[in-house]
Amino acid sequence: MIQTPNKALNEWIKEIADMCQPDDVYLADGSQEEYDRMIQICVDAGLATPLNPAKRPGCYLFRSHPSDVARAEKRTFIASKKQEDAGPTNNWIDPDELKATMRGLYKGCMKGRTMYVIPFSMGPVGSYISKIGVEISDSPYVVINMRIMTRMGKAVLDALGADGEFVRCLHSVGKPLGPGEKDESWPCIPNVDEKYISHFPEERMIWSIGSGYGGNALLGKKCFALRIAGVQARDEGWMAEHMLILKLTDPAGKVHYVCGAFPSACGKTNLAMLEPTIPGWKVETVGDDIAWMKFGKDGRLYAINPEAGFFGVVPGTSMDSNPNAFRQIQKNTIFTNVGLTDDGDVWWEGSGVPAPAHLIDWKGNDWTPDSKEPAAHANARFTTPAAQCEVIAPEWEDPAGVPISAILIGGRRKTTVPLVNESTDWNNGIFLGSIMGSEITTADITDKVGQVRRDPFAMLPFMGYHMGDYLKHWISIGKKTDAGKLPKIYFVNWFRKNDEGKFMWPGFGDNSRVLKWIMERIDGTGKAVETPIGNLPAPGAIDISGLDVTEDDMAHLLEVDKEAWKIEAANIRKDYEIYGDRLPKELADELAKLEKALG
Ligand code: TSX
Ligand code: MN
Repeated sequence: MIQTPNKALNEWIKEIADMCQPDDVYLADGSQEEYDRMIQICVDAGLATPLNPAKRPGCYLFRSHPSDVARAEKRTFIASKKQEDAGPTNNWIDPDELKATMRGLYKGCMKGRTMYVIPFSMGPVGSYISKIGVEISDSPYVVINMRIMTRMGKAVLDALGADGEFVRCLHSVGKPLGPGEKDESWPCIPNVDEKYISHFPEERMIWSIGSGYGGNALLGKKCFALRIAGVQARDEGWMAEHMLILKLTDPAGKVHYVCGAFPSACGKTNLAMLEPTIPGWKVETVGDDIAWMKFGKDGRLYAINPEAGFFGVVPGTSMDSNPNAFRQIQKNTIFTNVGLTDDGDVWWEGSGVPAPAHLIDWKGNDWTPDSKEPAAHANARFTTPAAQCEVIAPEWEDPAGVPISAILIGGRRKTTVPLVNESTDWNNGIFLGSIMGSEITTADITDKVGQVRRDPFAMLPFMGYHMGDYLKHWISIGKKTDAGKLPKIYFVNWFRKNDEGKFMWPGFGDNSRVLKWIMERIDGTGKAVETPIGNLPAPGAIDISGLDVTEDDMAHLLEVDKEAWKIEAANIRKDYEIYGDRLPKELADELAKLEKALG
């Protein structure tokens, strides 16, 4: 059996090996040589295809099982001791019952496979904000992706030392191999109802089985850095948030750092790497998905990106939507579930590249532009090192983090929510965060089309405890420092439509114009008007020079439709009922204030 310097880790490795019965146990060192070897294992097993080195050097394509293409929210559990601590938005199973069920599934589940032990750090190794985890997995795909997405291997074990603490992250694809048996395709448990992605928040532990994909299998990301870290953050007085982090520099060289919480399909990665259309302004990336924030000695909130790579949605990534990501994924990138062209390159819908006459689609079938099905799965992903991003901020790995001036929040709303709205104070910002969300489209449940699905701070799928307690934690953070030192909170909406159903705001690089107004507000020069919902840009305060948007459209984008907001407030009151007596009083007060202001 492998030995590490950490006694508790050694005991855990032995316990898991006894239960899962792998053929081999391997301790990952995180080296390039090891990474190359893991990829070769996947290539030899037929799980990975090397791409043409003349076109995509260092890139590989994986195709998952068609049943295993996204996070399995219905199979994601928060197994707190008490059901009420998981809250109304999470799936709950009694932890003892769940462990008994899962031990049955784990028994012998790694037969015929190697059990990989993967020590990793979320955040720069040794930073006071960082935390260590160890993932045990029987998937070489997981080892490869964890090396890109986290700091992984020997340096982490050294930092862990003899008695350091770590989060236990157990993962299996749930497909043991018989003697001489080989994987014929992506191994997993195809029946969704037999997959489990389980969290034991009191024990800071994660148990996952049956899926090899993304957030179900790369346990450092959503499972640890959001759900488990969220519980740690609540208990320790800091914040683990589903937020991008960007650095904004104005033409005079003044710098502000901004976090942003957006639900899926709002273009968070695009915003994190935005190319401003206003001359002299610069955006650089610190993170595209998760922010851990702690108070610095000066009483301001400092954020780190706990990840080391980007696990982004591929379809829609083009030179128009995100030129920086498009260039970044030209090399040293793992692609999952995109199309493979005849010359060994990859192709996907929304790439801005003309479709080739023939390719192999994400399911491994022949595909032509006449095919009815897409070449790439809508949730196809790239895994790519953050350091390789051309606009990565030089301080992105600073263990001290970066001081946050503003927090953006926003969803997809075709009506009601204006382009940008400044909260009046911290609690008012939390109120706006609690009501953010997107309109339900046909892709979801059809009888709810048009209704708003609230997704507080874009954390709905990533909560490790009671959503009401989470909002209360936000309020308690505001009491830990002077009001003036807290980031200002801005509610944005890039997705407002006109009466003809057309997007009114050009979005993408032109969002820099909204960022400019926000910076001017923070510096005290930006003009605003007070409204019942918050402070909106005064007429002319947003720089639309050189833009094809009329003053009429701007007025519409920045209108507060009182009648629509009265309906919104009534809906909020209904949606707040799920919190019961765990709705923070401060938010009930904010809602009452809004209702009063609307008359
Ligand atoms: O990412 C987006 N952002 C943020 C960019 C920094 N998207 C893509 C969302 C899906 C992931 C957007 N889509 C944005 C946006 O700001 N805005 C829109 C809506 C939109 C779409 C197309 C156009 C304009 C707006 N095109 C033209 O008007 C030509
Ligand atoms: Mn995310």
